[in-house]
Amino acid sequence: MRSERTQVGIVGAGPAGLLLSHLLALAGIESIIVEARSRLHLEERIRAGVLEQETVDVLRETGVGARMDREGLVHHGIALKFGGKGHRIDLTELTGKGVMVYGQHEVVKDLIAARLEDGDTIRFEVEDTSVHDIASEQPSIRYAKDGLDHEIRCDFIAGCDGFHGICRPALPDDVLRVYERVYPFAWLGILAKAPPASHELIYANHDNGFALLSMRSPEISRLYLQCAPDEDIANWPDERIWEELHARLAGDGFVLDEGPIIQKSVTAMRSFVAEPMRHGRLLLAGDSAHIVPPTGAKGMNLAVGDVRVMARALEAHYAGRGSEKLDAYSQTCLRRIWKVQRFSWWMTQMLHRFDDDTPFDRRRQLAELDYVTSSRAAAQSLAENYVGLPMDWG
Ligand code: RFL
Ligand code: PHB
Repeated sequence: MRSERTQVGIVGAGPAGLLLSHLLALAGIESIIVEARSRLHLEERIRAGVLEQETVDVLRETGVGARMDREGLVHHGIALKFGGKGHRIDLTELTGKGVMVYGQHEVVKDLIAARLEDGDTIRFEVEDTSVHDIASEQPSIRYAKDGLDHEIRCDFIAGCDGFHGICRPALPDDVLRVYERVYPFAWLGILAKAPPASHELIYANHDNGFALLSMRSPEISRLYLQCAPDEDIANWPDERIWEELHARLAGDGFVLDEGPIIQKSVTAMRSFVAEPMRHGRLLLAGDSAHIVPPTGAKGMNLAVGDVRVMARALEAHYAGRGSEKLDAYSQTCLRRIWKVQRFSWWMTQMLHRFDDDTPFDRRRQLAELDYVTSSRAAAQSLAENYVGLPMDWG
């Protein structure tokens, strides 16, 4: 077994693991990331697109925001559409803040480049990752690569390995509590070579189901449709996708530009929280500890919030300022996570079609949309959550 040592061993090179490693390096703390997939896979994996103001600030302040500032699209509002009419929520007027539309894979590209510039800090395409002795002061990560077994001995392990990772299951059963809601629908997402038909995002509630117009650049549209949870993508030829998008986004003279579909995928929808987020020397962050339905555009932003708290706590520990922040890690993160869970659930229930809804439920849903788009107080609450609640990382 080949063995090496570092201060913080990180499992997973998604936004959580990469940003954590970056923040730790800036604080003079060493880390090594192990990642199951290839660099190319990570850099091409299309996922989130909306960065909260504080996520933008963190990337900018830590020197990885230059390309985002050149290529990202600053948005000051979103539209909620129902009954064929769009209603703008002016995020900036209501909160003084905005959001940035910049693909998660672009953030990942920028972070990978920064980490590799700093040295040999990422081990890509590892297999059989496992974590050991997490309750001791000398935990370790083991993995195989190119037929050889490797071990990383460290002071702490950061579990940034996403929802299907191995770190969360390493917490003892009698310690781990899980809170979960699975929604009876999924999102069919496409990337199309077509200029976005609106320069702001449109969240549409329609009798056929939810639709979302988003974008990646002035040339590329990102569009989503509510579909069945077990949807077979083969049932959705391009013509059917466009037909549904036209129908669900129609109204107000809106014209949707079509173009070649370059990517299609189906994403299940769930709300999930694992507590606690720390056991011994293993700390979880991002999707390994929680999942939100994407309607609030929060998943990646939550991951950023967690690792900021974790980096500050580790910084205090290594600077000899005690373990208070580390001890409070789970609690500090969960306070914010549950509020973001609430918002993501609320947006989801307000905008989707639920097959078992009664006519009463449907009228109530439309009344909620009417309220949110006609009351300043209600719109301000939506906007405050959408641009991001403060990341209280102390
Ligand atoms: P990731 O990105 O899943 O990264 C985890 C990494 O761990 C690796 N891994 C392992 N490595 C080594 N050994 C093992 N045993 C391993 N097991 C796993 C994986 O290969 C992977 O590289 O988790 P992280 O870093 O916590 O980041 C979370 C975000 O990716 C996620 O929350 C967002 O993408 C969610 N999300 C959105 N978030 C937003 O903030 N705004 C959005 O607009 C938004 N839209 C979305 C989304 C997610 C979507 N999908 C596809 C799930 C839209 C969609 C459609
Ligand atoms: C995206 O652009 O992928 C996106 C935007 C807003 C959401 C979810 C996803 O709420």
